[in-house]
Amino acid sequence: MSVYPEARFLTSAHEATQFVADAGAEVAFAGRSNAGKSSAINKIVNRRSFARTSKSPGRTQLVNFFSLGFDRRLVDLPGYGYAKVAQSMRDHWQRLLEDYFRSRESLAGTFLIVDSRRMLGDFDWMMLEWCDSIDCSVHILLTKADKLKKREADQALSAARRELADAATVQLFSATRGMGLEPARKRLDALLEGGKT
Ligand SMILES: Nc1nc2c(ncn2[C@@H]2O[C@H](COP(=O)(O)OP(=O)(O)OP(=O)(O)O)[C@@H](O)[C@H]2O)c(=O)[nH]1
Ligand SMILES: [Mg+2]
Repeated sequence: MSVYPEARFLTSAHEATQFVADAGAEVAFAGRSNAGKSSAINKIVNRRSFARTSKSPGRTQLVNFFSLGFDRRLVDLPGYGYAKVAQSMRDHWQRLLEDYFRSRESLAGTFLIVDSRRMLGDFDWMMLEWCDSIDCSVHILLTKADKLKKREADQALSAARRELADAATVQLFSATRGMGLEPARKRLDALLEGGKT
């Protein structure tokens, strides 16, 4: 049974004019290319191929909007930090991300997706600053935790908590094993419920 039975794809936006109506509440999934944003969305809504995933970075190139029903949405953002694309394409993504964070009144929170083996990079810190500047709460999923031994995963979590202090909440997550799934859903629901209408 689906946890979000009303979940459905809405649209892919190539530019800000194509964003869906800015009403209700939405949570954006941001993070480095290939960190596991689309996989996390699929696991959370319990659908195998809801958001498209890929072994090669740069799969999600558009801003993808999904409805969870009742004017609640998830937004799969293009991944940043992928070097192998043309500069013009990277500029376009950056502008799209900036337009998104600047304009969305319905943005209730951001899930920042970080590979637990790589930890936070410069772009992630920039994202935290952006979110802070618009008063948007951030929850970090340290993904692919299944690839770490338990002790390493615990160390990654403590290190992230130390570095972040109160800049964001953080948890371990694995889309393949379902680790951290319930806390992630709880946080998502809390953000969506506390969201502006
Ligand atoms: N082992 C493991 N692999 C994962 C996990 N999450 C994602 N992956 C793999 O990592 C790769 C990238 O996952 P995506 O979900 O497509 O990553 P993304 O952040 O959406 O990437 P872009 O759309 O390119 O920005 C895929 O091969 C996934 O199967 C996880 O929790 N554990
Ligand atoms: Mg993706």
